[in-house]
Amino acid sequence: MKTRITELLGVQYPALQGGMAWVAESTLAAAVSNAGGVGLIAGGSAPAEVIREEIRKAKALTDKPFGVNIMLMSPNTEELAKIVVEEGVAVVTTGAGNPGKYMEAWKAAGIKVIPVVPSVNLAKRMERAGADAVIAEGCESGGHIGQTTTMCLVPQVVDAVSIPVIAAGGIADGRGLAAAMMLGAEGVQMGTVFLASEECQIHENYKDLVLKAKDTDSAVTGQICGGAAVRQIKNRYTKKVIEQERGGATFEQIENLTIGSLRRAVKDGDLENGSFMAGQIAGMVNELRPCEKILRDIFSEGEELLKARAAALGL
Ligand code: TUI
Repeated sequence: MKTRITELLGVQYPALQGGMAWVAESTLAAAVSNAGGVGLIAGGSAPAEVIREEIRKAKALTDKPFGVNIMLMSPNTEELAKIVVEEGVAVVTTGAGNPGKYMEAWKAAGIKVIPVVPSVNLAKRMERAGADAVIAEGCESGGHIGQTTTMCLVPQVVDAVSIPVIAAGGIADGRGLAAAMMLGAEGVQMGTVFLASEECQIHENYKDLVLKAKDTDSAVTGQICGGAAVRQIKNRYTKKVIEQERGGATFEQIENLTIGSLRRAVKDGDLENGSFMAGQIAGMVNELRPCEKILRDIFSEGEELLKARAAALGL
């Protein structure tokens, strides 16, 4: 499968791994890149110098292009913005904000810049600011989400910009890949399916939750108190946060509950107090595989579907 994304990034598959905070470190990123996709190291979850070390570890593990995801709400953004230039990272994806002010420096360094956008408006602004592509991320995704579904967001973003669009949110098999391509996307970004990969370094409890999740097992917090909307697997933690939000808790009270909750999930496997971020597609992710098999399965199924579907429908 060849698209402007395989061309732009020089990769076999037009597939990016989501820049999952606390989760995405050098082992996972290098595994995805070695498998023919684009692995990402999450920038937001550690001091900037630790991320520099992760970048160097990934360089030792792969000679393929990989990237860094910069979560723009994180306090080390300024520092990380410089580190990706100094380390000559191939790709930067951004989330949770507008990366406009860093764009010039990144482009001058030859970095391919691909912001995540939850809306047509931000997609247009990112194109004007010089982005190489955008990731249109629907609210089926895990973690911090916007309001629009992948099915509705992707074609509207495709119509609004000329740069290539990567679809994200709810994609974990060949059917999702084929659907994204039919919506006009030229690539996919996937997170949840890589949580259930052999190379992913999260606590076993986290992997088990993803593997066992059903279609309706995620909940969105942060929709009432003006904080960030976050999708994660339902547990005692989400019940408590949502109860407090509905009961009129202040922003500070909610923050006290949520602070450190992702770390508790990823590192401690704390089933009671952790925020196990995952997308709605977790219900369909039932198998632990190496990254190489994940991408091979998705692309062989997707390519077959794209070739055979019209005939199967009698067209
Ligand atoms: O960023 C993500 N997903 C994330 S970040 C994260 S860490 C976190 N933990 C707790 C609370 C909040 C974050 C976990 N998952 N996805 C990309 C994404 N970007 N989703 C939504 C957005 C977004 C939202 C608003 C991007 C831009 C934006 O507006 C910018 C503007 O200035 O208009």
